[in-house]
Amino acid sequence: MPSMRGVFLPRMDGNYLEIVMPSTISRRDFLKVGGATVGAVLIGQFIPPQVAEAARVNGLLDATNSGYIPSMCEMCVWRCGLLAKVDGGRVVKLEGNPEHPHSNGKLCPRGQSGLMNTYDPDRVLTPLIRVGKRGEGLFRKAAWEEALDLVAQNMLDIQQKYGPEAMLFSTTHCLSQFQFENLLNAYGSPNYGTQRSLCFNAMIVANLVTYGMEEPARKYDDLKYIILTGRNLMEAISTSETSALSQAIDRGVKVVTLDPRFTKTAAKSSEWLAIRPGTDLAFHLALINVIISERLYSFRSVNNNTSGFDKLASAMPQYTPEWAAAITDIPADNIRRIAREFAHAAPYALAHNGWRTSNFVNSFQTERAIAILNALVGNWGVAMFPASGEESGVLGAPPQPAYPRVSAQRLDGVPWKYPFVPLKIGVFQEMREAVLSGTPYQAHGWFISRQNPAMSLPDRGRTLEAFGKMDFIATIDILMNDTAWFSDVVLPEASYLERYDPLNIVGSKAFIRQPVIEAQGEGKSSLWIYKELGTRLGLGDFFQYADEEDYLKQQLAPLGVSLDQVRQKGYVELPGEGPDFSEPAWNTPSSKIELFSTTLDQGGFAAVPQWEEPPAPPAGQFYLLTGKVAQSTQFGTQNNQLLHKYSDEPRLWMNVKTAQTLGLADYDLVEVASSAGSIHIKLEATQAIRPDCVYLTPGYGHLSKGLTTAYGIGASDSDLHVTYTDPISGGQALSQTFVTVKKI
Ligand SMILES: Nc1nc2c(c(=O)[nH]1)N[C@H]1C(S)=C(S)[C@@H](COP(=O)(O)OP(=O)(O)OC[C@H]3O[C@@H](n4cnc5c(=O)[nH]c(N)nc54)[C@H](O)[C@@H]3O)O[C@H]1N2
Ligand SMILES: Nc1nc2c(c(=O)[nH]1)N[C@H]1C(S)=C(S)[C@@H](COP(=O)(O)OP(=O)(O)OC[C@H]3O[C@@H](n4cnc5c(=O)[nH]c(N)nc54)[C@H](O)[C@@H]3O)O[C@H]1N2
Ligand code: SF4
Ligand SMILES: [Mo]
Repeated sequence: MPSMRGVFLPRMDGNYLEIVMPSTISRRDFLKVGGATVGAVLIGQFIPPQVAEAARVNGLLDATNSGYIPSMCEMCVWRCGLLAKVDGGRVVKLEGNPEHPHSNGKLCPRGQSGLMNTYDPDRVLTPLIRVGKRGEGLFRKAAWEEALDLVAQNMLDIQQKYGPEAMLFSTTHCLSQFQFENLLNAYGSPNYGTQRSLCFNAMIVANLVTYGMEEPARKYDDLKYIILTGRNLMEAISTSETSALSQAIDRGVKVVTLDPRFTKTAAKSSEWLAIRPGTDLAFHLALINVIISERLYSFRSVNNNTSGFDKLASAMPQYTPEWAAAITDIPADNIRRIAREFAHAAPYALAHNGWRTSNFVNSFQTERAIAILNALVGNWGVAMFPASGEESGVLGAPPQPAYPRVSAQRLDGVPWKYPFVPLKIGVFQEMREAVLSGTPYQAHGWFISRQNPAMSLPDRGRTLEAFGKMDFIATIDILMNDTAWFSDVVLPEASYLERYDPLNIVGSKAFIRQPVIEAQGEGKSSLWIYKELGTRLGLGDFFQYADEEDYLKQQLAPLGVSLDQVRQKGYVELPGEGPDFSEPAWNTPSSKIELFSTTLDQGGFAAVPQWEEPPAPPAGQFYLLTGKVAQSTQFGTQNNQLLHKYSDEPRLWMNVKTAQTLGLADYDLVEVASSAGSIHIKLEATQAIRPDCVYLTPGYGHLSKGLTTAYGIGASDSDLHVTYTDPISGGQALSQTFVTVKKI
């Protein structure tokens, strides 16, 4: 990059990189879930000796260090089990672990490309300290001692000058999250930002008030009927659930998909309903109307499992299919037929609660309606089950003192403005807004790990403005992500193939992530980084583990299993019976599934779902939709050279007829503008989207020039997204931004 004089772009010397990519392999083969061999990627420093020894004992590795080592994928938050295939001590391929319930022997295309996460030539391999202006990209290499001292000194200064609440902490779901939270709680800040309000707050909070649990587990084995409300399982992949849906489709299950776009899931469905964005609530209210008025619900389930049926029933008569048809653009006959088919298929029927459900300010009530629909048809124990808790008391933990009492209010309004949002989940976009407004007080520092708020929060301009208000920003990442680019210190984590993390409980087993190669450069695990930082902050008592292996040993202590045994096998069976499916315990005030929510009633919110008209685009504007694609994860994998090779430059989808009306053609360069900002992008005229919507693949338009593969490609929808928060769940309404499109 000759134009970037003095910019430090961390690069590996390429010593270990040799990609053998057969030219005959097609994109189609490559993207097959768990199918094709990507071509051998021959790389790898040597396997850490203890890990190799454990694998040899179990017969996983032979004397020449060839064979398989079990660990876990981190290319997305689903965390499939993997088997790293090693040849002569080097990793050559990643495969799915048949013993892990999230992978069942398969990895998705991103998981298979995980080697390039480790061998990305842009990896940050030493701590970096900013030397130029923020956002200029000028950094110098630093030793860990210096970088950690600097982070700790700034955190102590902020604590002393403004109180610990002036320091923000934010991270996205990861295996070391407990220790991240440990650091923030020990330091004494209430201000915690997670990705969740940008993702699934509507669903989680609705399930909490209805079922008393965050998300029930689902089973596809016996299903006959599935309604997917904006759940794009064929592209927004969770390997095991995506496979389960594929198999159910092979068996002949009926799938009805509601999505304003013709997604790959819509293509595999029996029926695609191109619903008007933001009106899924009306559709589900009408299903409930038909099921109640035609007495198609399960009397047994309603009597035994639910409370508030009469109050629900008396509120539903107005929501007829004819009423909903005018709102949703789905004909009344179809709605009535789907309600009947769904109820007749019950209990082998599932209304899927979705994942990224924060689309509109009414998404919370949509999720309530979906939860109620399932309860009415009585699919509990057939399609839905109690989730097996991640936080189980069966594992040990290092001892630690009590946390200091925190008296400061949280900046994000939890719980004083958002009483139903769990503290661990929060309302991230509102935390940023409070940084900008300086109320109830001004934040001064931000500690970020495994997260890229510069891309993931709506209205990127405002996020950069919030960075500008900070005295100090530190980021832990494996790459120079866009947030790191604006940070004062960047701390390099060892990649997921190079480190240990705390054990991860899935079902009745606790799985291990272990290094399958030695860490390159100076990369360190989060466990190590938090302990070192904690010690420098005078919080050493909260981090009573000598190193990562000691941490794992303390976790395993109550189980009487050695770390070597877990290293060999990849997991340890946990004691206990597992969840009891027959007698679910509804953790709600009535100990039942609450059709009428007493919690919402007491909070002054609609206690049975009622129609809330969401905003709609004025004439000449379009709904801006976002949504995942199979070959990338969020904002972090566009630099992966294996995945990037198979991605087309994203264009703005617009319906062909709309494009014609506006005088636009395929590949025209257009300006897309919202009240938050504008971008330039090429057009993709397609029939696969409603005429009143446009769609852009997220994850492009990076700001960091340290991402040399991804930089300069496409544009970011985060430049356009307007910040709107659902008043109940705190979810960011990601489909509620309206844009104009014109030719440049
Ligand atoms: N390949 C891949 N897989 C992933 C991820 C990834 O980044 N890449 N990320 C993981 C994560 S964190 C998540 S949260 C999940 C997300 O999983 P999903 O929620 O299934 O995926 P999304 O693509 O975010 O959104 C789904 C669809 O919602 C549609 N939509 C938008 N507004 C509306 C509306 O008002 N009504 C209806 N009915 N539909 C609407 C969009 O067109 C989009 O197709 O995927 C997970 N899996
Ligand atoms: N426009 C738009 N905005 C969205 C969405 C959308 O579809 N469109 N989706 C929303 C959803 S569903 C979600 S979940 C959020 C996600 O929002 P974020 O969590 O902010 O986004 P990610 O890209 O997942 O950020 C992960 C970061 O972790 C880094 N990383 C990867 N592996 C490691 C590792 O081993 N260690 C460390 N320390 N770092 C690592 C990556 O380089 C990346 O920078 O975004 C939300 N925002
Ligand atoms: S779904 Fe794909 S990327 Fe996510 S953990 Fe599984 S294999 Fe890895
Ligand atoms: Mo998400």
